[in-house]
Amino acid sequence: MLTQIQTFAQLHFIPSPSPSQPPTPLRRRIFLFSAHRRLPLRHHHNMFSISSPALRITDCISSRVNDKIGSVGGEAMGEEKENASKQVRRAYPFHEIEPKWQRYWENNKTFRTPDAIDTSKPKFYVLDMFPYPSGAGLHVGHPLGYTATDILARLKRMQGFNVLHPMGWDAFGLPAEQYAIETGTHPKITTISNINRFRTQLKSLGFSYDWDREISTTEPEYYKWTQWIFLQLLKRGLAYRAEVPVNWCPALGTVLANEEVIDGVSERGAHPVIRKPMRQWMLKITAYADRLLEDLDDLDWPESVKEMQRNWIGRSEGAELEFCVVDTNGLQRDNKITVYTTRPDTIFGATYLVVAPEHVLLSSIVSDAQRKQVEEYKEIASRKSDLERTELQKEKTGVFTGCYARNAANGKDIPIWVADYVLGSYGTGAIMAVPAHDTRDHEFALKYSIPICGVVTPDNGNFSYFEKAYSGEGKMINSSSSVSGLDINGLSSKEAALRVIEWLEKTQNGMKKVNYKLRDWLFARQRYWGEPIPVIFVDDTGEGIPIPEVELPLTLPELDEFTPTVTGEPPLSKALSWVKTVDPVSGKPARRETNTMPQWAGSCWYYLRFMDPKNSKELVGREKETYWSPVDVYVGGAEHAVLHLLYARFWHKVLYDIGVVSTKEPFKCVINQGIILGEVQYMAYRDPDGYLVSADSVDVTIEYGQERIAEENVMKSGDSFVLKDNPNIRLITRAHKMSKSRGNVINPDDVVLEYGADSLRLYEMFMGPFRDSKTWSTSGIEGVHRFLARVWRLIVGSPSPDGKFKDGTVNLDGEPSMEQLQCLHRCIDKVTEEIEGTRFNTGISAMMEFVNAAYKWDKLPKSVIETFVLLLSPYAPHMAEELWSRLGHPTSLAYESFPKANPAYVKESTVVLPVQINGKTRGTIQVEEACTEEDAFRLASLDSKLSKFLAGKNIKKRIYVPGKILNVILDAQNVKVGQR
Ligand code: ANZ
Repeated sequence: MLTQIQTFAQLHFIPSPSPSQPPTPLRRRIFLFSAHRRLPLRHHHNMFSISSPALRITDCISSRVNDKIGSVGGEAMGEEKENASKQVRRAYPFHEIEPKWQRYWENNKTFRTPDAIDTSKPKFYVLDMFPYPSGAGLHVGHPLGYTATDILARLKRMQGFNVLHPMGWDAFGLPAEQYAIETGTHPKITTISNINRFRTQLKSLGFSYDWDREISTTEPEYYKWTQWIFLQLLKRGLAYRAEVPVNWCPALGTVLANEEVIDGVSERGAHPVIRKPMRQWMLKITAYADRLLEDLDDLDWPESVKEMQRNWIGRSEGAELEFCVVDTNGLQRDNKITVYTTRPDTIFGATYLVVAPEHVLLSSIVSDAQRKQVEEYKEIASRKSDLERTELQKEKTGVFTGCYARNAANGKDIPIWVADYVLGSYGTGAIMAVPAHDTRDHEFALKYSIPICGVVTPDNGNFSYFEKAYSGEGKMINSSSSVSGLDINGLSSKEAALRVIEWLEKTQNGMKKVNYKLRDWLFARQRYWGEPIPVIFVDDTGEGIPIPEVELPLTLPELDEFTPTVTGEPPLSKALSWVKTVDPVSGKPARRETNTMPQWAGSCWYYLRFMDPKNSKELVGREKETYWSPVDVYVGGAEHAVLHLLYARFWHKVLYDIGVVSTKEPFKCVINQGIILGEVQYMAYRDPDGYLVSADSVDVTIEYGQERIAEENVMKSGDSFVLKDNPNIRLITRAHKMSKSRGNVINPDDVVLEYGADSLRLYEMFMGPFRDSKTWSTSGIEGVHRFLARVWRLIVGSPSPDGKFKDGTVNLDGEPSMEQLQCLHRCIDKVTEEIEGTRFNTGISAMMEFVNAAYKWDKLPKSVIETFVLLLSPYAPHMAEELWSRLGHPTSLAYESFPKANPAYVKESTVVLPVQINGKTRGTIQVEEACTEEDAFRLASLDSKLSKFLAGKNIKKRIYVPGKILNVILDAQNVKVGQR
């Protein structure tokens, strides 16, 4: 294949175009060739030996940030660089310092938030979304959020706040159970070992968690309260059982939530999923829909998350209308079909009705002639997911039911169809179809030759309703009838809608109605590794009875066999002696509920338990809750925008209603960290002739191959990356989500081993804006590591020839100069502002600037250096503690006051200073307000205008008022010379 391409390229010499010819696609390629923007394959084939999957702009992030870091640390790779970076790695003893301070913090319980605290002090509750302790251990994505919250926690402690910064485990869930099924290892054992690994990893990163508050959702002392909350929901009618069609996955043996099903298969493992009616526990989140919606407005959350919640709740205002069913002979039947519409104004345009295939009335209204066809249609529809059914671009299908509905507004009988673009689970499961004004109805009406009747005309005139639907608002036409006496012609859509609702309510044909897309929450799993649901069923009546609260926790029985049964009967049903029980009131035999709670349960309220983790009497003590609530900053991934954050808000509101919590909302501020993608890859286009083509010249009509270029063959040119050998060839960059299958996963343990935890922390913060996605870069981490080494050498000094690090080589005496104070206080100001604004990357830049400046100073006064160490400490706590101790402090700096910037040194203090020569103003110079007389005079002598008056003159006297004026008096002799 290669030879063929080469031969083709060699044989086909393509001449350059004449400059006057406009570039056709072909000519553009020719031009490229002549401008050396394409390279024949033979020259470069050895450069492109690594091929890798393509990365698109959508999952790819600009490498700007890493360029920046790269310029701190980035020479070309290769042996030289390898050696250089190894030296850097040895440049300060992080491998000794880090474990030493981690031990110190642990032994001294430095970060413990005692129960008895001075509550007159302000509080700061900063929380991470607690992890699921997976078998894979920590991923570099975890420390991104955890470092950010740790920096905030450390800053706030030093600013005098009582800080709550806890960590725990969301440890029930499918992976441990799947693993148990495959290996026979009990999920408890897997979970404990995973938790231990996570804990060790987190400790190795120096996070300042209060480990005395650690909780796991799988501990009976914890899930006792999850079960207690369930009982409160049950008491208030917010938990109920219902026969609902569920997504049943036979392979996983469980019901899945809609969002766990993607294109008809399970998100985990891609197993087929079918719809099956099952009796399930449901939580009535819909009862809180309005409050969940309204209270969003005041939250300091990302707008995108709030919008996703609004859409998820999906409130719409409209009306329910009743239509009498009429048979083929025009005879009215007993049945009525209620439809939900957001456009009651279009009632005169309804030319047919649609019921969903699962509509309860369908089998009773269908005519005998149509029954077989309708049944077949229902069967096909039952195999489709809601998503598939409602996709706009899918061709609409349906079957006539053989009966009609009478439109009370005009007395007309319109056909009733069954079609799967109407969902059984939304509204009433039936619609009045208005093809002139709804796109889906329009498509359907055209396909099945159903009349289209326009009733709303756009304000700007005519509209052809047969070509497409007009879905906007406008003026009503064709909308009056003597049968009903309703006349809305000439009204605006809004006025018409109000009038129709009035009429519906007066004539009892319907009423105003608010609808939500939000469904009640399916709250049961047919799996073992979850919280048992504290309910029993009395054998003879089947009645469900909550177990008494004093019997909580209802612990999970030990089981050796976790495999789900094919019938859907949960594995817990195998724990026979556990299942068999008696009703404590009647003494009758009963069976325990064998479903368990879904994974989301434990994470709905864990933030409350952290406030009072050991309380055996209450979920959380009132006083503690009142002090710590709400969570001030909650950091986690954007993937939790709806489910977790909505469920937690729902439970919180219920707890508020029953007086357990004092705030309406659990999380004041939510921040989503961006994802970390794998290393940037550089890709070149190759055309079918085997030539490389510059990325800015690709021709859309040609299919190119893409090849990965090794980093050492790439260089930066302006904003782009180009081939080192031929800078005319521009490359594209891409980055993939880290995944095992792509082999681009970075293990934080390896990074800690090689560069230290402080470097990892600093790097993750320096990669780019906290909320943005960013790409991992090994040269980037070397860059920040070098910065830390520079800090170390600045304060401690270079290692002596024996490799030992000296102590206290910094000159610690003396008063700081004005320049030093200004530099320091600007750094304090910036670092504080940037941490508080969660712009951690620019906080680091400010520290880098400080260190660059400090390297130029002859003397480093202790006060300046100590202050800088405190500034550094939230980011690089191990190094900062070590430096602090070497600067002579016997205890941790964790509770030292965080430096405060003195505005006098911060403000830009340059002034325009008038310069007089012999009392006459001859010009101005720009100087620091605190500039010395000598410096001001030197600047004046260098100024092009003033120098004419001063060059070669004898100065008799200088009068200098800082910030106000410089007056230079020349010798009289000079003056004469000047006058001549
Ligand atoms: C008549 C009509 C005329 C409609 C018109 C729209 C435009 P939202 O805003 O999402 O609530 N609808 C109602 N129930 C449905 C169901 N179960 N499955 C599919 N579609 C359903 O949308 C409400 C609109 O979606 C309703 O208003 C109804 O169509 C349709 F010019 O009724 B409308």
